[in-house]
Amino acid sequence: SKKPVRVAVTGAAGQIGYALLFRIASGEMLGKDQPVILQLLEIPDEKAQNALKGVIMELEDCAFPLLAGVEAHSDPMSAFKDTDYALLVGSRPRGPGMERAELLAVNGAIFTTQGKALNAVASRNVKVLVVGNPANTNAYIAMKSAPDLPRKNFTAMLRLDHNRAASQLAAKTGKPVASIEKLAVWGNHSPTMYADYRNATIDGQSVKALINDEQWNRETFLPTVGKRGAAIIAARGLSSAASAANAAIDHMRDWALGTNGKWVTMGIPSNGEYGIPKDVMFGYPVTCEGGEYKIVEGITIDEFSQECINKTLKELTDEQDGVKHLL
Ligand code: NAX
Repeated sequence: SKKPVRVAVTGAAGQIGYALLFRIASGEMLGKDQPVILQLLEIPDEKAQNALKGVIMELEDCAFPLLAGVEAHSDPMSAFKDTDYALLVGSRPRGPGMERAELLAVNGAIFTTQGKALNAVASRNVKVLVVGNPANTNAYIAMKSAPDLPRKNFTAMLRLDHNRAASQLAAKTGKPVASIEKLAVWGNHSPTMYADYRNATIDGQSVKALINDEQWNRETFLPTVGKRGAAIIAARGLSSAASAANAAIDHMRDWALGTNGKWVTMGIPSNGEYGIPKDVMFGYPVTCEGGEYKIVEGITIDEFSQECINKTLKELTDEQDGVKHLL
């Protein structure tokens, strides 16, 4: 049987954590033959540490055959020790009335600290996924704070946007969601992201031709996908948690185990592809194989797509400028 791998999860006592940990421990992320050791991080606050203890009791009570160990931590330097995977879920999302500078300062502190800790103690091959918002910029901060780790090890979660877009297209066309291929989401995990189905196919047929309604694309599809997070908060009174956890599982599973040629979306540091400046943590269509992702090249960018890409890029470079002084 395989040797256990170490999976660190931050914000482990939060609502995404509660929807995520049980699926990792049951083998849905890394395979039904891969034992895992969970290294869970929460803030030192007594309430959070107690909540984490409760979650760990429940993990134990599942008696998962693949769960080879579970640890509670309050310091990233111990939580990230030798870790092979790191899911950075805990962060400070923007609250009501919170100033942008305050948001960036709080997250800057969290993700510089965690980036430095990964740099110091994680496996040199660690695969990092940042879920906590603003996810792309938090991933950028962590990457910049970990100069001894390969840049390509740092990613941000765009998969929820990708899955939301696929589900909207399935509903519109009346086709099964699993039949959709070659969907891409470009840019920031925010309402500015650009979900692009120009190349998408269903059973080999063009989705664009099937829908044949550019007005629907611009006036219904893009705003629906872009504002889906807000719609869920409005309906549920809480932000997306189970779907976010599911997207995190999808992202890590595909990165680790491959996509068999299928396109998925990951936020990854640019190397200049599609004119995006180097290091910008940008949503790109990728395929994964052998534990590595590869950007899908050669996609034609038409005028409308370029406008959308420019807009989401501008938002990301503004966010990056806002944290420059921290790095
Ligand atoms: P919760 O508030 O339920 O949980 C967050 C947990 O993180 C809390 O238990 C908190 O104590 C902990 N935490 C805070 N700072 C920490 C630190 N420095 N180290 C370790 N733990 C820390 O939020 P939840 O609903 O679980 O959402 C978590 C994050 O995911 C938020 O930032 C949220 O905005 C973001 N999301 C990102 C999505 C994406 O697609 N990228 C979608 C869903 C979600 O909105």
